[in-house]
Amino acid sequence: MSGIRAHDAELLKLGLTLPGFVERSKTVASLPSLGLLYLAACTPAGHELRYHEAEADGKEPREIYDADLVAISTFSAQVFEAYAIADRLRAAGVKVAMGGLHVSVCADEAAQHADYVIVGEGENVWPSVVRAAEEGAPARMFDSIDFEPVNAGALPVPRYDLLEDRPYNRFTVQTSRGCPWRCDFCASNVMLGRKYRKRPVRDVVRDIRAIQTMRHHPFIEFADDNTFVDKEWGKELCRQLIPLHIKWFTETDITVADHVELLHLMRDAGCRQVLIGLESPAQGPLEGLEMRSNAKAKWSPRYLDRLRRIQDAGITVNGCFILGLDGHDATIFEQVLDFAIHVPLYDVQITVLTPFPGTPLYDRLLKQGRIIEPGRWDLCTLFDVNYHPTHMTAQELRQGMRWLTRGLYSDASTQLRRTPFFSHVRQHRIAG
Ligand code: B12
Repeated sequence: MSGIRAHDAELLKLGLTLPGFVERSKTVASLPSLGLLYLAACTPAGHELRYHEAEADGKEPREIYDADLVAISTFSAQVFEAYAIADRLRAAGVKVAMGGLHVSVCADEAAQHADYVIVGEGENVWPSVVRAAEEGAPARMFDSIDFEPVNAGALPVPRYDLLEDRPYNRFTVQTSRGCPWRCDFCASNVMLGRKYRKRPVRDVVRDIRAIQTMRHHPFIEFADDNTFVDKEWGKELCRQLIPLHIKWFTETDITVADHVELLHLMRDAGCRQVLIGLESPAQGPLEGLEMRSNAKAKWSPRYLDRLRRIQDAGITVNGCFILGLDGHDATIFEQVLDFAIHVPLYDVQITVLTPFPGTPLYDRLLKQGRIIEPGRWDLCTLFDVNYHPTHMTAQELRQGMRWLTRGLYSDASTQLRRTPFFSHVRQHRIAG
């Protein structure tokens, strides 16, 4: 299932008119599903494989009805669309397997719509699913816990070749799985975060080379949760990326800023942007949000100089803020705007606090009776408010989100945030 999801009509209307807001959506919306490309690479020999995309319910290509088995990957926001497609496929006699982040935490729900439901990482489970389908085995669930754990040191090359010449402007590669931190809102941690695992640098290079055989100048997006946890490994990764002459983007935490040699290697290796979850400009609402060692609250007093250090090294930062954290009142919108302009942040991503199923946040808000419509997974878009914040109303949060969207992404504001970066890089070049 491809494309971006949001339901707030006013926000969508705004998005259509604000350049900075639509820019990234357009860039990322076309990313392929890396999970499915990994499954394809783990399919036993002797099967014909095809990769298809459906942008929404009813948009599935007709060819998928000719398949014997269709594997669908799910995120929460599109899961009802995915279920509807699965129902139609099964009614037409096609077997359906569903996996991915959503069904891994809502397996019973998915079992109403799929023949085979897979919980957890798919690589080692998938061959058994294919066999079950071949044998016409009855519907059942597969839990990755019952299989060998996936060895991140021996992952195959995802079957990028199945994408053929579709017009993707970016390709995803994973350098690691999981994240050592435990943010209570994080929906990736529910599965991939069981343990943080780095891949061998040579395998990452091998995968990028596979993409380069298909596209001359691919832009690479590392589909990691937190790439540079291990700084020495990160330096080695960058050293080996330099000869590939690629441009890339990744998600990492702010501690990269404390390692100047790493920052320079990242820049030399083609890093164009790092996306960093800052979550809130002030420390208070960050208290307890990272549940292992309160990392985010500890880092926040030095956000400003660390962000500047990264951008001064020639790497733009996309700073992410979550609006409506416990403790946020209606002043948060202005605080974020001021902070973003003061740094200034080249890119900013604002989302509303989103209770994804399977997260500690969801359980907590449900227990506190704060979820407005429980089970409305289609609202898990990061842009639609489906809970009661502590210090403002849900409606104030929606309005504040729109106000901030206008404030951050207007042409004037975007220019204000970006011009200093370009001037700095130009000056640096002249000086160098
Ligand atoms: C790349 C990415 C995208 C791409 C997705 C491209 C695509 N078609 O898949 C784009 C930019 C389009 C995207 C969009 C969105 N995204 Co996004 N995205 C990511 C990101 C950064 C990486 C995903 C990835 O490639 N992982 C690597 C692969 C290998 O892992 P995987 O997909 O989980 O697959 C493994 C298992 O899940 C399993 N598996 C998966 N599918 C299947 C299927 C079967 C049959 C089987 C057996 C196994 C199986 O096996 C795979 C291998 O082990 C994650 C963060 C993260 N780290 O997960 C967010 C993330 C997945 N996105 C998220 C969100 C919210 C969205 C949007 C709703 C945002 C929006 N408002 O539009 C949309 C939804 C789009 C849609 N169509 O559904 C959330 C989802 C949380 C949730 N529970 O739903 C995440 C976790 C970010 C976050 N922390 O909030 N996203």
